[in-house]
This record gives sequence, C-alpha cells and structure tokens, in this order.
Amino acid sequence: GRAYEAWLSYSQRGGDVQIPNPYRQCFEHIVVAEETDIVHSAVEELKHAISGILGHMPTVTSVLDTPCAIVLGTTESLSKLGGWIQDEEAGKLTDEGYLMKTVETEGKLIIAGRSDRGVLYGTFHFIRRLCMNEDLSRLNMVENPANELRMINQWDNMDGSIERGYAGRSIFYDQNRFTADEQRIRDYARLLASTSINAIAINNVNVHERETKLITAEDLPDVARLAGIFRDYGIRLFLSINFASPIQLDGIDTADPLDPRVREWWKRRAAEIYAHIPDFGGFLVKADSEHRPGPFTYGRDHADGANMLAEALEPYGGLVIWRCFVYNCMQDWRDRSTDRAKAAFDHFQPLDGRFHSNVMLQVKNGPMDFQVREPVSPLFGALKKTNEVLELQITQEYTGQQRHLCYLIPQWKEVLAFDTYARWKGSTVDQIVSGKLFGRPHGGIAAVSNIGNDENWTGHLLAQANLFGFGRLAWDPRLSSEQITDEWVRMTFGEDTETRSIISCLLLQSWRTYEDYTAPLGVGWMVNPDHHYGPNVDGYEYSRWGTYHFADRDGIGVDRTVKTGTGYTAQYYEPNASMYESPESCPDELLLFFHHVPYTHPLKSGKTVIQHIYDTHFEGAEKAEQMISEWTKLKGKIDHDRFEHVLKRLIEQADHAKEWRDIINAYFYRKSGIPDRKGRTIYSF
Ligand code: BDP
Repeated sequence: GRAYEAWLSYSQRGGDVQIPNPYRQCFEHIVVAEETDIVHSAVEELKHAISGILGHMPTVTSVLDTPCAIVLGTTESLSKLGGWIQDEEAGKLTDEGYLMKTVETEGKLIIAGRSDRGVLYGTFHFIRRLCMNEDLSRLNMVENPANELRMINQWDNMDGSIERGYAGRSIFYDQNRFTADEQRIRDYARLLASTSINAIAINNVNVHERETKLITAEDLPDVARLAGIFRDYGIRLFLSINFASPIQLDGIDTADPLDPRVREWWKRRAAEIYAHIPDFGGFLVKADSEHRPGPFTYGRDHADGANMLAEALEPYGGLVIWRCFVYNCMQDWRDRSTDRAKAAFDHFQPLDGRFHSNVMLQVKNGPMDFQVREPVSPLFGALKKTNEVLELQITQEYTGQQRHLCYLIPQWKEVLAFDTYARWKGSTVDQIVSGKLFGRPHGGIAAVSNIGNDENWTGHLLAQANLFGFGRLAWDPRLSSEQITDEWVRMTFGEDTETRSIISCLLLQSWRTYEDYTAPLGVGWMVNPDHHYGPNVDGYEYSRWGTYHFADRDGIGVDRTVKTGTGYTAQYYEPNASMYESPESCPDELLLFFHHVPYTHPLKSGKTVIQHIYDTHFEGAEKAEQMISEWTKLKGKIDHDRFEHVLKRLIEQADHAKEWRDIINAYFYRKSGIPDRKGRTIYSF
C-alpha cells in the first residue's frame, strides 16, 4: 500500500508528473556503462520509478545505440561511452558525490557518480526532481555529502521488541532469531539509501545477553546476510557490542581493556567478524552508562576502552563509535553538586587527544536526553583532536511517541546551526561534526530510528517525514526545513497545491506546538517515569536520575550558573557562557534550563514566567485542536486510508494535549497561587 511505499510511492502519482518533450523519449532507454551491485540497485529503482510514473518499462543496455537516453554510471565508466563529463567537473566530486546534467544536443540525461554509491544517490535525487516536476532541460548540478558518516541506530532487541520503539516490533528479529522477511529489510534499505544513509547499527545500544552473541560464529552468518542486503544499497553494517563480552562469551575473568588476554580476545573476534563481513563498519558502544559494563570497573578510562577496540578493528578499516551518554543514574537528588548536564563534558573533554584516529565519539544533541528543548551539548567543539558524531533521536521518546505529530527537522536545524565559537565566529555544530572545523579524518551524524514492522513503518504516517528529513540533513545540513518538508510532502502526497500547503504548515508548526503544551522554557521532563509518555510534573523530581525542575512555591528552574549554581555554563565558550550565565541574556526558551527564577520573573517577551506557562498551555492545546480542522480540509484529496489514519492520531493528540494543559496549569497554579491574568478556567482537581 501507499503508506508502506512511503516517499517512494511512484505508481500512485495519478498523472501529476509531467515530462515535456523532447525529454520524454529519454525515459524509454537507460544506458548503464558498468553494473556493480550498487549500480544495479540504482537501475532497478529508476526502472521502478519510470514504470510507476509513466506506465512503461524502459529498456536497459550497456551500449549507446539510441539517440535519447538516461545514462548512468561512475565518471570513470562513462568516460568510455562519451565525452560528456570534463575532467574539471569530475574533479569536483568527492567519494560519494555525483553530478547530473542535461546534454541537450545529444538528447542525454546524465547521472554520474564518482563511485557507485554516488550513482545511487544521484539516481534517487534524479527521481526526486522528476517527482517534483523540475525542469529537465537544466539539470546541471554537482552534489557532495557534507558528512562522511550518515548513520541510523536501531534500538532493536532480538526478542523482537524495540527500545523506545513506537511503530510495532522489530523488522530484523523475532523470538531471539533473525526474521525471514528479507523483502521488508530490502525496502528499508531502499528508503534509507534514497535519503543518503550509508551506515546502520542493527541492534540496541543496551546489549543484553542474547545480543552479546551477535559477534560469534553462531550469528555471524545471519549478520552477514543482512550486511549483504544493506551493501546493495551502499549501507555499511555496524553492531552494538557488550563491553563485557570476553567475560560473558568465553568466561575470561576480566574485560579490563589493558589486560593482554582481553586485547587478544577482541582481535580474534574482529578477525572472525571480518572473515564473514569484509566491509563490516565497526562497533557502537555504550559503556559505563545506565548499568552497562565499561572500563571504569577496572579503573581505566574511556580512551583505554575505546582504543583497545579500535586496535582490534584498525587492520580492517573498522570504526569504533563510542557514545558519550555517560552519567551517574544513581545520584542523590538532594545533592545538587552533581549536575547530570555536566557529566558528558566532565568525562570526555579531559581525554581529548588520546583517542585513536578510528574512534569517533557520539554525542547526543543536548546535555540531558532528547528533550523537546535543550541547549546544544557543550562537548561539541570542546574536543579538538577527537572525531565527533552528532546523535539525534528520530524515534519520538520524549516528543509524543508518534502518537503526537512532532516534526523534528526545525529542532535539528537549530542544533546544526548553533555557533559554539570553538575556533571563531561561525564554528557551528555542522562544521564540527563534519570534521571540517578541526580537520578531523572522520565525522558525521547518527540518529535513533523510528521504524518498526507497522505497515506504515513509523506508527504515525507523518512521522515518516522525520526519517526522510534526517537523511537529507545528514547529507546537507544547510538545506532549509521548508525545502526538506516540501520534498517529502510532494514525494508522499503529490503535487496538489492545497494538500502541499496544509501538510507543510502542519509539520512545520508541530514542534513548537508540542513544546507549548508540555514542559515549559527548557526545563524538560515532567513525563511519566519509565515509559515517558504523558504529563507527570513530579514524576522524576524525587528520583535518582538527575532530572529535576526544583519547582516550589516561590519559583522554578535549575540554577546552572557559575555564580550560584552547578557551574554548567562554564562548559561553553564565550560569548555563549556569559549569555547563558545571566538570566537577562539567556534566551527565553532555555531560561529554566539555566536559571531558577520566581514565577513573576519577566521574560523578554514581556510576560511573566507563570503567565507564559498558562498562555502557552492554553494556546498549545488550542493549536493541537486546530490541526484536526486543518487536516479535515484534505478529505477527498488524499486516499481514505491515509486520511483516516492521520485524523485518528490528531484527535488523540488534541485530547492528550488538553491533559497536558490541565495538569501543568493546575500544578503551577497551586504551587504559585497566582491566577491566570486572562481568567481562563484552570482545573485544579
Ligand atoms: C534514553 C532512553 C534509554 C536509552 C538511553 C541511551 O530512555 O532507553 O537506552 O537513552 O541513549 O533516552 O542509551
């Protein structure tokens, strides 16, 4: 069905793609200079798209015996067919880059990649332009990825469950075995490759007993089979590993990274893995975090741990992606000197320069944990001699769990554009993680997937846009939210103007709306512990996770200043440190992340904190309600199934937004005793 085909639903376009002459004839023939497995995938996709859109199957040949054709291949293979590409043009391409051009005089549409991956990305881009009715007479363009690593992290467990998954069960595993549905996995690879994703870790970062075995002879043939499917689409496979594997798998009495037996053990593992999967990507590691084992047990640090694995993988070109989500989850809430926000920086910044060149540190966008609003982690830019990867969360753990519409591209854009001032003005996060700012050999962006075996992949159909948008941003962080949104909406719903504008507006406003009716002004949390859905203001207030709002009758917020608080603001470079340190210059939306203030504290908007809380919660719930009437305008314009599905979710969202509104407003009305200036009803239970 359409929901399953997602943004690759070519056959459903209902004639809204027009290809004017003379280019129509080009679509009769595809000429491929040299067919590798990846180029084969590109050709298949192009055939599929053309036959879906135009209703005829193009012929595919390797010789140029027709006047008009679409020609694709690597720049090298194309040079044997014709002189369409000048050396100077080809020289602009990096490894995965591609160029597209119209050679009008010869009736050719050319898609050329430096490598076969480039051909694949170029082909998907070509199809996108086709679907968006772009002018084919002026295809001239050169594209290179901003990031070397564009990665998806699956948090799938082998019992078939998915940690923080909201779209059904795993497509990879069931009942502790690999699933047999290879077509589904192949279709997932197509979706990912179409947005330029080139790496995937296929198991949860919390590696339990069963998944620990993934690196053994028992499972490697199956892992290799998956690697083969992804390889056809240019995607390298990674595994999350258990740091205590030597103990758990072979009964060695230690996992100490400096113990020669342990080092030897990992080297043998690596050899065996690469014997099965010659292009294996490497390991993703969560260590010494939330009860996972790690080097701390042996009095070693994270550089010791990461480097030991890096040495094992190094001979094969493998990478270690070591996560910086390390903090004490057993802290005492009465002890305000330990601030969870400071933990990652405190652990990793002193290790700068000690990591091997095939180690990358993966840092979550914010210092806490994927809240609707957080400042950017001060670790970006704090490590100058270390490769960094930005970690985002596509799955909507804290942002409505795919029952609420919350389009995250605008949030990610803010993260990527944040100026750290690590070197000079303009030291943005995207420049750091790409490796450009500090000339690092590796870099990139990773994100936790939001898919499962639901028919529509993502639970909420519109949540597909977050998966699509992530890949597009990983390729080019400078694309605007509007542009990405427009691409996705048109690929998914076609060219109707009203449909396009309604869905785009719904998406683009949804993050702000979600923020409005949930935790205010950057303070975060206020969710039900454990499953993290729905409002519970004090849910985490008196537990040991380090996630507090400190609301009392006088005020609210976490004092993270140097002067009177936890000192977190000092982890930023100037002028950010001073900007956050003072409540006067701290941006409104992060005020309660950095400061504890009275309810009557005036914001830059002119409102008091308490009035802001009331206003945003009334307005947010109202906006959630309005989304229903906006969507209803699309009745009859899009197919019944997709229309009804989204409608149902929006109705649920509006309902739950009211619950948020009432619980948050009642809580703060009772704590502060200050009434709403506009006299609206606050249910006080
Ligand atoms: C948190 C999730 C938890 C993950 C953890 C992580 O609640 O399930 O294991 O992050 O990133 O957001 O390791």
